[in-house]
Amino acid sequence: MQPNLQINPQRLWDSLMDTARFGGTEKGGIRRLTLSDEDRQVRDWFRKACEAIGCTVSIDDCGNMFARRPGRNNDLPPIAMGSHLDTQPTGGKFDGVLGVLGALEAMRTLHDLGYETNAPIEIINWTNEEGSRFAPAMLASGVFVGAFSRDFAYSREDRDGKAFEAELERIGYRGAEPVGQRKLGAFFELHIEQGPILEDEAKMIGVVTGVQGVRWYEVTVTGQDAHTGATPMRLRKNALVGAARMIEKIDAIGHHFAPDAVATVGLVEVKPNSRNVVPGEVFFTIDLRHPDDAILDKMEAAMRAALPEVMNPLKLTFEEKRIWSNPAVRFAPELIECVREGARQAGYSMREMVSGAGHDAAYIARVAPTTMIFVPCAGGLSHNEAESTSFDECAAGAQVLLNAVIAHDRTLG
Ligand code: HGY
Ligand code: MN
Ligand code: MN
Repeated sequence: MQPNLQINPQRLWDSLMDTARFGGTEKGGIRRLTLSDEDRQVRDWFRKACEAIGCTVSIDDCGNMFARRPGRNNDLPPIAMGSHLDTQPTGGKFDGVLGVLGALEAMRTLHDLGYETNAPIEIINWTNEEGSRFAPAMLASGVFVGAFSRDFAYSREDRDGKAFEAELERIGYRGAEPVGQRKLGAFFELHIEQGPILEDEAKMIGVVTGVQGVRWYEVTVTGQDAHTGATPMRLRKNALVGAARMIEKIDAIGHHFAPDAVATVGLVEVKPNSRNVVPGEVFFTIDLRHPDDAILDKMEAAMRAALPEVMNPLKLTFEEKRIWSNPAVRFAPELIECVREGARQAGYSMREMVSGAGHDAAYIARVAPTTMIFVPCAGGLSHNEAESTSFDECAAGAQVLLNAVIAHDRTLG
């Protein structure tokens, strides 16, 4: 019979609210960009909390943090659980954070009860999951599995020209351990759904079976700066008009391949961005996603066909490059079953689903059996300062995480 280890919901909630002050915003969200001073503060807090329960904390040379609790047989690769502590510029209190602090709560419970696992257990905080400051997303977990080289990650620059490597050094989290050297026996990631399905169906737990495919692109449109007063409409090369028409086309591609497709332009930079200059250059990003890679190919082809159709008549030139592509991922059936067992044991309703958002688990699945657990968020809202997951929903996620980890660990003994 599975031991009945009960997490402490209040302690979890207090940790979530306490760490929300690192980058906390007036609207109740969090701005904690990766490798910022706020990220350093929450990392310091996390390391102290893990060491306070006897974990040893290691850091690799991409800043990934590993808090380890020994088990009965430390020759076994660890069962890991975790997520990320960095946020979007207008992020919420729960995206990523619930996965790391829910894992901490599970570890605190094991410590309090003196429960000895077969395998060692580790909590992981992955660097730069969001990809907002340094694109692409899931950068450090991607390096961990060999999807990117460490030097590629080090070279990535934010929009102010600051490099990942320099910022990692600056906050003091460039560890000695070579990234990817550490072996994992399994990885469980607790996360808010970031969509409306669980709330809509009044289900508490999402049993996540995989993650949809994602592709990111960068486009630079070039026209000609000109005087807004003295330049006739027929003689202009207005890069912003070209970008605007492409934004419409990309939205139409999303709708064409809906309901499973999504297509978004989220970042636009206009140069010189002056009210009386016809914009001569526009930089924008494209985010395409779908559970089926063959459909993603069609969406990509449609986007690439639209570019010259839009730009040529406007006498504009353009550069487009794909900077990221992660195919659809399927998680490990044996770990998915542990999540189902964990939810049943705790008495929570559940439903299977594929993740719309990307997560570090999408990469870790390449090197270890991996799965995810979702809990609802109000209105499905995320990447928004109003992001909200309740006390009970956070507790449910952490309890199922602990139950699932123990269920898997018992298969090793
Ligand atoms: O982009 C994503 O899906 C993740 O939130 N970084
Ligand atoms: Mn996340
Ligand atoms: Mn996110």
